[in-house]
Amino acid sequence: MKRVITYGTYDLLHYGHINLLRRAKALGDYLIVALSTDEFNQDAKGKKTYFSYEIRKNLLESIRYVDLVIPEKNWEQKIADIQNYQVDVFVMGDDWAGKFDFLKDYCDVVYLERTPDISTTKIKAELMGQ
Ligand code: C2G
Repeated sequence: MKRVITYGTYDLLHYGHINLLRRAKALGDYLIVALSTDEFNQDAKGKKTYFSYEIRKNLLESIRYVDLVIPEKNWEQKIADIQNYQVDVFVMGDDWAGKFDFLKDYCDVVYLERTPDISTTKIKAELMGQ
């Protein structure tokens, strides 16, 4: 059983996120998503999410590629997560390329190409412009 993990806020879920999750799952047999909590988003990422953690968790759990959703509470938990969940592959979109190479001591690290022309920021900006 090859276990994959990825991290994110996944607020205003869109097809760029789904593209990432589909390709992440294709790298193994079991995909864990560490979902940023509301507190982590506000305190550490400066993000105010539209949907609460519980709603974002329910949405992710409804996606066929996702096997488990766990909370991402801080920047420092990744090594422990990889060890505790016996992760083989860590995956992120390539906007994070290089930022998590230190995890190569613990598992494979893969950066997947971001889906162009879609982001929560873009969605919000276009809705504001209406
Ligand atoms: N993503 C993508 N294409 C897009 C938008 C997002 O591939 N058009 C990917 C991102 O690269 C990321 C994932 O979807 O791998 C989730 O995106 P965000 O929710 O924006 O994640 P982020 O806020 O970058 O959180 O500890 C890591 C952080 O929690 C990552």
